[in-house]
Amino acid sequence: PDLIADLRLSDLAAEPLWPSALVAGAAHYADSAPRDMRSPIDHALLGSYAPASAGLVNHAVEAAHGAFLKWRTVPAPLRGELVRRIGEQIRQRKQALASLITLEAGKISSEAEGEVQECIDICDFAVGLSRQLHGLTIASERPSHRMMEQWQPLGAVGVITAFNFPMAVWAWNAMLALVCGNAVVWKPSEKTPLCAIALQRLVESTIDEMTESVPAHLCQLVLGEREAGERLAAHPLLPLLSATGSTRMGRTVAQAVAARLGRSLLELGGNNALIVAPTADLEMALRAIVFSAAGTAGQRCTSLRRLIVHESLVDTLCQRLAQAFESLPIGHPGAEGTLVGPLVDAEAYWAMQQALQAAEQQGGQRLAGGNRLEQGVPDHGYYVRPALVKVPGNLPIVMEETFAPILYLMPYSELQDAIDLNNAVSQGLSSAIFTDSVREAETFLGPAGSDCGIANVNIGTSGAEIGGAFGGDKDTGGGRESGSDAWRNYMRRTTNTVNYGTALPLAQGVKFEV
Ligand code: UN1
Repeated sequence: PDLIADLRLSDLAAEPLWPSALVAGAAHYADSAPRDMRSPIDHALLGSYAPASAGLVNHAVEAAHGAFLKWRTVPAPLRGELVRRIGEQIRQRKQALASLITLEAGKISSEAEGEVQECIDICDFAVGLSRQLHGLTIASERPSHRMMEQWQPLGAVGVITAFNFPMAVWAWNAMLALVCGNAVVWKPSEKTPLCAIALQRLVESTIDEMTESVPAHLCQLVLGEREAGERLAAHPLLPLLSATGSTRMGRTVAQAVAARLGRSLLELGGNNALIVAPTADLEMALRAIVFSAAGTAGQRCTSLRRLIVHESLVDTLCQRLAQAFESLPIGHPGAEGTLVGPLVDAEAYWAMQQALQAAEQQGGQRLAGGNRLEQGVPDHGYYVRPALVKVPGNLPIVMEETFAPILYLMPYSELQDAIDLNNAVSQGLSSAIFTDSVREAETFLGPAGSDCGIANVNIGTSGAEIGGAFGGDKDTGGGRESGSDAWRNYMRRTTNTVNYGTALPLAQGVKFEV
């Protein structure tokens, strides 16, 4: 409890932007009966917020759309200047923002700081991008004609984010959307409204400093639950809806967006596997496995859930991992040395218990963890020891994504079997192989290898850098966010053909003389 008080007082209350946000912010962004906001650390009441009504959601979208109509003609590098300043603000407040993530999402300090760093990184990336929104010049088949493509701003973009990355996923989407000339309407997880309010305040204050070039209302925040998300999905003034969360949520949202022929950008469930081949560097593999499986208490979409181990290494890995899991420091996420913080809430805990029970019923053997800790952890939080369960293969429960630290370990004998196991689940987000064999590594990365959007060699499944495109296929939804050319999702492409001659030749040699 003292640590929480410290977190709040030293980092948050001292921060000029927060106090009003924490107190009045919730009222400002919402307008119906208040809901309690609680910390996963100890269930302490952090405040309350009220979900936005249909009217408020509509108001936010219309205001954003109005701002977009002005913003789209502001030169892209100048749009980059806004993002540069937002990045600067985030940099200056890195500690305070990280503390807020720890308080509201229960992440350990180092990971919370890492998440804020991810926001800073994507700002830098987006600033550079603001001078590189390139289109092609294309050879025309007609004389004295020039063809080119331009990338144009799209509109107001809806962004739905999950509790486990309460800041970074917004940043991936919003910072790219802004340099691309769009407005943003953000609906954060109902579990992490404070992180969203803090960032919103920071963005609004930055916009207020640039009123000459930046229209007001460019970035909107709507707090709410499922209904708010569904309203965004159905809103005709949002040409793009980016949604991160469960596959079930994504399916609902995508269908609503598709019904109005909008675009969706989905980053949904993962059921990520790592193959440990006979030549793997075991010490490195162990570190990667423990971070990917137990880090963020198993609550990343990239968390390692399935370990596919060559049969010659099964006994060694079972023993080493059980040992590692049993000795992980679990506790207050703000305390020094803690590596595993709490699960986000009771629901997450019970889902984990149910999955463990199902795994045992289906033939799995629990080798370590899974239990709730009562000693040495803050009261009322759901602290669990990450579980290691040996399974014969992809049991029915293994095919599901349980958003908690459960690692299923299964054997293989031939690489092809391991790849088949990797690909057998419906999700397709992240995957990895530990091997010293070039053949194995390249086979895994090749066209008949891993079917995931992310495939790694000799690193874990989680903790991607922002420079690459992030996302996966199948039930993961097919979206690619963050780096590489993901910016194209936030723009519309126009193809322009210009005739600078004095004749009017038609394409494909068509004759049509009048
Ligand atoms: C998520 O869990 O939704 O690759 C995103 C990672 C992080 C992002 C995870 N950079 O683990």
